[in-house]
Amino acid sequence: MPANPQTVVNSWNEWNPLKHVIVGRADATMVQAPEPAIERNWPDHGFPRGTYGRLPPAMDAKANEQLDNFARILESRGVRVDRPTPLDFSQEVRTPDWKQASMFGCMPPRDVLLTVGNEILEATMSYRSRWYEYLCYRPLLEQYFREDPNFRWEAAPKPRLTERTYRKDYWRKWEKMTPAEKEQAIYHQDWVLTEEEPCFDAADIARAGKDLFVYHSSVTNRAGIDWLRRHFPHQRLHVMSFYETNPIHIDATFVFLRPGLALSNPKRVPLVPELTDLLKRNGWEIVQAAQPALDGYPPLSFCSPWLSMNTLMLDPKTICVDAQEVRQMEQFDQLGLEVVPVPFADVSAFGGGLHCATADVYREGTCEDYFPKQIEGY
Ligand code: DAV
Repeated sequence: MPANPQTVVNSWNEWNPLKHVIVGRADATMVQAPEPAIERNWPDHGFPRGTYGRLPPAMDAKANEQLDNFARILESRGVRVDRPTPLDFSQEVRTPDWKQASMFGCMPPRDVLLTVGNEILEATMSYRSRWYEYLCYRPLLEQYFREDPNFRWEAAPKPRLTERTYRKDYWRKWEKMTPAEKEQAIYHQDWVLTEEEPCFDAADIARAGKDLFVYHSSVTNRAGIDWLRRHFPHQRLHVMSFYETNPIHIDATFVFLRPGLALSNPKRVPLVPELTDLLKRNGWEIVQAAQPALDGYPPLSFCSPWLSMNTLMLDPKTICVDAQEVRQMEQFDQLGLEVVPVPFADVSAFGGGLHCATADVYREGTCEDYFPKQIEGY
């Protein structure tokens, strides 16, 4: 097939003018079966610990309506939108090392795909239920590979995810810990993953040109960060951690909005002070996010109300925000951004907000240095 000049993979940051993006689908998403990395426990909504199954189809339909509407909004603004191909997520999956009674879904492409320049990297993932999720994006990646002769298609080493990858009974022990013990765990960044092998989710990385910021979270371990550092020798990698009991993905915790402006979660204090120092030293302003619309986790959702921060920049002046987040929209408005309200509340149970639901294929621009004044050792 001849190259399609319309298809170019290129994106170096979270804010340059967006021209081509992947938007996920909610189809047949599962509350995944228990596994060493995670055990869902939502007794009030029909999924007590140990149970698993499809999210109610009526929820899928509502979420897909909002995702389709989001795709139309993007298209109306001149952005090309591609969609993944869902699998049967209710199927049991296995490798020679383990079997897992169900998969998860493909609403959040951001978790799986990391775009850095002309490269799209498939993340390792760290849940067995998400080990095969990249397959939903393979039809698109194969197409980009045919159409863009400069596209670098990469996949991080698939992790074994044996018992050695996880601390045994981590979450059950966590439930029994005293507040003081939890505090120690947070300060030491002792999460469910061991350092047996590199693990990371792509949504733990925030891109700012020459600098990549990686969240040491419950789904990204130190070995994963080390792998990323070696994989991107031309970038500068900075580790972030925050005072947070359920650290998963950076995009509801600390968000690089545009050059000179970052949004920080007021409830999650950075544990690596160099992060703040680096931004300030380079003239960046760090704004505390507004109070979210919800005051607790939505039903059947593993994402917090701070999805209010989970936004998509269309260019350095234009931001897509969940339409229920009135206070956050107002704050962006005061910061001089044009706000595009996108109804998205019904998508959160499927794994996130507007940033999670997308993965960049093309943004204008090249690799720039937004942090020329570096901090030794960070
Ligand atoms: O911090 O509430 C957001 C997950 C985004 N994928 C949080 C989790």
